[in-house]
Amino acid sequence: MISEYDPSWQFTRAITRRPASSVTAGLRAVDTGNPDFGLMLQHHAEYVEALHEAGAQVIELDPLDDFPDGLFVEDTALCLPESVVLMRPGAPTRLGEVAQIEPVLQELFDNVARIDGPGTIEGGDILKTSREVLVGQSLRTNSEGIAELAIILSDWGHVVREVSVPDGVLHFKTDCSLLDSTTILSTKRLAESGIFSDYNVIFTSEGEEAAANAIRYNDFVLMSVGFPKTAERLMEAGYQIKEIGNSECSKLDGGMSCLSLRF
Ligand code: CIR
Repeated sequence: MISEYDPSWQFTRAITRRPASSVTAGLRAVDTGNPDFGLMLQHHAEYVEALHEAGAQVIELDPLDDFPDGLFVEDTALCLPESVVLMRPGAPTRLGEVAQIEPVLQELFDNVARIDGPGTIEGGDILKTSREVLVGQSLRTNSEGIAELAIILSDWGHVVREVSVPDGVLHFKTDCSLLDSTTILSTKRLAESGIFSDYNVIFTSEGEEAAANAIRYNDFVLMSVGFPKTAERLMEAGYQIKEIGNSECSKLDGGMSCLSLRF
């Protein structure tokens, strides 16, 4: 077992934002009906509780009525041990979320950096592992945004590797998560290009691709409920899992990682 401290999955704090009732207007690639607000609040509370149980001090921010997707705080910033980088979302309706979270991050981190543009980049496209920062080019994140991030992170000693996200997949981390310092949970469609050849990979089970968006937080893997075969694989591999309802966020293409910033 790995005993060395790894800031890619060992954390003390997290930031979440409670859903606003306007969440029913949130972005989605395919309309499968509006989320049930009451049920979403219940799932969100379960999620925050699971973070607490995993050892997080959770900073819970107030809902933002003007930003239906504001609960998906991960897309607004990248938190690293050195400091934080404010993102520049590619979805025009989400650009203003960054100014909403900035004061909170200014309080917590020294030397807050930012993506000024014109490129765009969302946190959901960034997977930090112990050896590199993988960034997926997607409909939200482009090469200019990735190049700007790479310049900032090179000053902090991090290597950025640009990869591509399969068609029809919102973000890079829609299809993968870090499980520990050397292991990634991934869908087959994402891993088949060979991008994870330097890692151990555990695949989601067929038909359970949505299980790929999980988070490792200290001793636990937080994953969406409803993916029993993938859950079984993770338990067999020795991970302790916490399953959390995600039926309502998934209608807006959201999963476990999108709902928090972890540091
Ligand atoms: C969006 O389309 O931007 C939101 N409805 C979902 C964002 C999910 N975020 C993430 O995967 N990091």
